[in-house]
Amino acid sequence: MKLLLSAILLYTISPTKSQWSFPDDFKFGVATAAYQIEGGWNADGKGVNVWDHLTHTNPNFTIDNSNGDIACDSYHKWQEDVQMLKNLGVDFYRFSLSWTRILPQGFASEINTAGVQYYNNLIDELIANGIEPCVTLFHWDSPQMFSSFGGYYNPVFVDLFANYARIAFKLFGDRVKTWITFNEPKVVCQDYNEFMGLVNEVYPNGVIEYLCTHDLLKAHAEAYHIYDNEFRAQQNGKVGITLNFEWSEPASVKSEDVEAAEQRRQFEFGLFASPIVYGNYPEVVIKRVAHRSKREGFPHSRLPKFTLTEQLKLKGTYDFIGLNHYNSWLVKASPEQPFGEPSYDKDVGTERFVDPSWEDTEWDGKIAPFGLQNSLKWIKATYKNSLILITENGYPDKTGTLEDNRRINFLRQYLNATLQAIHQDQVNVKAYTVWSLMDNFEWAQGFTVKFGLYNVDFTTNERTRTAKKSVEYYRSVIKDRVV
Ligand code: GBH
Repeated sequence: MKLLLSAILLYTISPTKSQWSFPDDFKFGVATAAYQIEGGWNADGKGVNVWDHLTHTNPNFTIDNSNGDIACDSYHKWQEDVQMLKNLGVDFYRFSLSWTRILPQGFASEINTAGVQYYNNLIDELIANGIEPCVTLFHWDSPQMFSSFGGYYNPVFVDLFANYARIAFKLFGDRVKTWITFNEPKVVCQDYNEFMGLVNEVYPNGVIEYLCTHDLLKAHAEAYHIYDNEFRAQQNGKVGITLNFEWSEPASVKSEDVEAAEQRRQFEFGLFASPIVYGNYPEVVIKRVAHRSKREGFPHSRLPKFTLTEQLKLKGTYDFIGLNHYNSWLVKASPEQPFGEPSYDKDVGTERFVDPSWEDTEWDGKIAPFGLQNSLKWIKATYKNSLILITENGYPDKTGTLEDNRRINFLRQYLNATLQAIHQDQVNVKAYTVWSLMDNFEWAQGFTVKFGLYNVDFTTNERTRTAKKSVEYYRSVIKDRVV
């Protein structure tokens, strides 16, 4: 009888593939960003940023003519936000600082004490509730002031960002131990020229993307060294960067398609990760941009060069790599595009499409969880087994429904892919973050696309928050450490 009982017990507790669990040192969180949730756009001395300016001067920029003036009103409702986080049971909360709430003009010469107080309150409340703050310094809301001198395309941006980072480390670094310099520099440099408030300026394609990338990378390295030289000894935290990565899977086993997929990964992720890990752009990027530039009649490559000193300064400026992952593609080789107008897309080359069997999300992107596992494996192999934190992953719908079974299904699959990367591939990934804590201002989509675990009622002044079904699901994952 005893034997039978222990046999049954053994059978039921022996782990199977689906019962892999998250290791004890693996952490769970949720993310937001300042402009997307705070509101209080001109409260208590906050300065104007590019998103305030853009949405006020060009309301049609967002598909619902909305802006982030009030958003989720987290500038006033931060205590309720912390209670939501507490209810979820998350280990950490990833949020961003609004640069112009702290430095109204963007410059370090004037600090807005009310803005500093806001973040002190939030950070203290998080810690009092056992939640670690994880802070993004820059999540797209650049000071509008900088547009008058070319924003990121003026190398002075490097120093301006470094000064801002130093102030943030000094003010909050006693309590904040995880810092992200930039959120998705790729999106900043490639997706929207409007990000810099430079809509009317003419910056040629195939040039601006690289100028912007070059400056943001240098700004990142500068901030990292400031932390190393002035704060690390006392504060003992970690500094990294968050890069977005849509997985590129070769469309076939043909070597040209395998190469094409790798080329795309290097142009999309390596462009940023390689300088930070190894000190320079990926070989394939350097070669292709030089070659195409030459054929287009440029005397030099459109890709700027790092001096040796700059390379040494960049190399190794990360304690972790932050990964934002939402989507995947199949990639195949394509004939070289004609040499005419320069363009980043032509530099990337290749062709991409989706597998018709992949299920749709309700907005931009497909459900293909293998892409997350492959991204993690590829980062491990390409960047010396770096520590990886998944800083965003999430599911968009248009309704904000409380019965968000599709979101739960999405999260379960991507969390499972993360488990596989940990247990099958020994990837050094130590955190997973859901985008987002609550429905919020989704950039050009305004309030029409919803990623929240909590629903927000944007029709009432109270901006009432209501838990969706996914809150219950994520809470159980965090508690039981299985999907
Ligand atoms: C992340 O970007 C961002 O970090 C976060 O702020 C955002 O809320 C989240 O994703 C969800 O999108 O069709 O013109 O609106 C991920 C990369 C770049 C993917 C912009 C969607 C669509 C542009 N995103 N892209 S548009």
